[in-house]
Amino acid sequence: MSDLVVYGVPFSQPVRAVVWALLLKEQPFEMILINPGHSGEGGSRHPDYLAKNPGGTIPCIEEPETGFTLGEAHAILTYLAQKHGWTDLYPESLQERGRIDAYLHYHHRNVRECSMLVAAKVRKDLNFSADMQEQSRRSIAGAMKVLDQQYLAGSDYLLGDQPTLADLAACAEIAQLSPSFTNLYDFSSFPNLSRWLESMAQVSGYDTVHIPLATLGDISEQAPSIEVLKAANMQGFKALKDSG
Ligand SMILES: N[C@@H](CCC(=O)N[C@@H](CS)C(=O)NCC(=O)O)C(=O)O
Repeated sequence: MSDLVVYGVPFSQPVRAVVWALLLKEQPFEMILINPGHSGEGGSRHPDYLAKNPGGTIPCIEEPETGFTLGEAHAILTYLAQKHGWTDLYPESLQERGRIDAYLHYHHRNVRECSMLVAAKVRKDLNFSADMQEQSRRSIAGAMKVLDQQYLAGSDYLLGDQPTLADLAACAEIAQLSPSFTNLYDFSSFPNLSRWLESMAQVSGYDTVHIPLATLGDISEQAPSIEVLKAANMQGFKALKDSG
């Protein structure tokens, strides 16, 4: 078994952010598939998994040698960065770290809403109401404006001239909506954000972590079946195994 286990599925946005950082930093890991929201064996709400991550969400990491486990994507990212000295992604300066942390906190009720548009398409069974979807669209529009007109107005990346953990977390949410993938959002009125999305697509690991989305393709007109979604996830899983 690897020194580091990542629990989750490749299609999950916060899992994508963690796995991307690991690929970028060439840090070996093994992924164990966990079905989000399910309480049966292998599900994120099963007691065995809750013992590792009380919140019952993916991702969670485990270091088998010590049995240490940790949930929450952003806590995982900052933990791994500090543990392995990824000072390009998470600089030592307390002020720079503080700004990255601030973005990672900001992300949750704002940029994270991008996933709602995908969920509403791929999880018809959850019956997201029109009101909920409208509320999410408003939050996303507000967050995209903040990124475009504040964060990215004077710099190539969210917090300077190179990508940090903040960019990986943000891009793992935002890129999924772009025309190259699900095509669920029009970014044309956000020039800085559009330029940033193009730069992020050049960051090592981007193609691998987006394999499930590339497999899924444009879902703006037609929602994919659960079988198509499962196949996309398995393509991503296979790619991660092959890259390890
Ligand atoms: N705040 C968590 C959110 C993680 C999250 O929402 N994961 C989803 C999958 S993308 C999940 O596990 N959902 C299952 C559930 O909530 O039961 C993080 O950033 O790690």
